[in-house]
Amino acid sequence: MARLYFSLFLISLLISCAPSKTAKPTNTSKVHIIEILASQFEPSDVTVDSGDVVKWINRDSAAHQLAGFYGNKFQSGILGYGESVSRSFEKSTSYVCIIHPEMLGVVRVR
Ligand SMILES: [Cu+2]
Repeated sequence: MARLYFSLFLISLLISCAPSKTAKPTNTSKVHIIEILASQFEPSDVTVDSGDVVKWINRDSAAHQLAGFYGNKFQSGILGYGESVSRSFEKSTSYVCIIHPEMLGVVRVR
């Protein structure tokens, strides 16, 4: 019986905590990971919400450099193995790897 009361106590505690949690100003933007593997963006086509962050991680032995966003308003540095770059998006855009122009990617903003 004590166990039942304890369970009820825990449930009521959870319920009473819920409103304060939603009332807090929380940052709802998500981080979408794109891995660079075998000279490909994985995935090469992502759909995100406005303000979401996209993070590219180079898992490739080759170096890569991203550019072409919004008519080339953004360009990453050269990413060696294990290096990453992040940015947030408000509008859809395509991009490319300058070093390997056949590497194309798209970020679609809902
Ligand atoms: Cu590349």
